[in-house]
Amino acid sequence: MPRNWKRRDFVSGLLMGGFAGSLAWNCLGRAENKPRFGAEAAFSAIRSGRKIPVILDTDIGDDIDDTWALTLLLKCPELDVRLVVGDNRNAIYRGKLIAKLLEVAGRTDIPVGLGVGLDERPGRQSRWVADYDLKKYPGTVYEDGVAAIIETIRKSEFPVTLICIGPVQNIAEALKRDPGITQNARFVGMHGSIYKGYGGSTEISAEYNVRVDPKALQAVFAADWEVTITPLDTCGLVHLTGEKFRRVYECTDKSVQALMENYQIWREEGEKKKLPPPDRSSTLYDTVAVYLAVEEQLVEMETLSLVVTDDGFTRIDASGRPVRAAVRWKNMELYENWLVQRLVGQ
Ligand SMILES: [Ca+2]
Repeated sequence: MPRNWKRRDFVSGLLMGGFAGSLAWNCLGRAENKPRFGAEAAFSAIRSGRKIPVILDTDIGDDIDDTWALTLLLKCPELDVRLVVGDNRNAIYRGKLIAKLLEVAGRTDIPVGLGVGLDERPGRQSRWVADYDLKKYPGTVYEDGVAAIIETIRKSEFPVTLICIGPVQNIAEALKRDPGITQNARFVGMHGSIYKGYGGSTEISAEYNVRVDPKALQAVFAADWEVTITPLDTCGLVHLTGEKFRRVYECTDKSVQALMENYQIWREEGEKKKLPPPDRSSTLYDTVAVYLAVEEQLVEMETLSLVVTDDGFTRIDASGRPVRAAVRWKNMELYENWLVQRLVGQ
């Protein structure tokens, strides 16, 4: 691993972080059995004009929806992106994708973190980063992305919203190293299947992000913080077609063009052949987790007692922990319009 990458002084950050964390807790107050920081406080801060700090933990480079989610995230003025970390191993490949997308967006002020598993295997978007040198990223690259997650949460003056759109091994590792991060963060994830499975099926599924590493999500559920998810019930239904897709496809914004280039490469790698341009998106699961960091007005939330089973299901069970789940759309059409507007609007 190169030694000349920029790193911050974690020690001073941790000292500051302990102070900031307890300050945030005291300011927000804590009712009995209530998490320290929740959606209500986050949305109230947004309504008052505050940009809220977020970290994205993403298995970008597998399914293409993470690339949509990162592009969307950078176009949400309510959110102050403090760090983006690659999740689910293959950290160099994912780090390159994150860094190059941030460069294209002109957002190299955002640090990139390499998650657990510092390997580099080919993925469906490898062609897009074939010549990309991560050492030349103008911003900061943290070799230890988990330490960067802990540091970023610890030193944040306002509680952090963790947007997690992968199998969350980084988050499980962060909780293991420093369980106290829960005092200054809330968790928002694309995980699980409650009443519906893939493709709107009435049979529930062992959803991918859970199934890959059920123990990691079990650790997230065991932690003392508010947990919000978009399960397949809502995120598994989102696609852009027709005019909505066309508006994104024809958008001249550099980030959106990079997204469309990646989509085409991803499609062609999947089919192992040249393909004509697309006329619709794949399922945009992860974009809904970004939405839930901004607002929840278009979904029905239920607080359910959920367990994560060892075979990757999220089941309603009295022995579970409370999870806020977006179980139905109030209006998915409006969500898709919101998504398009965010991507193409300035
Ligand atoms: Ca993902």
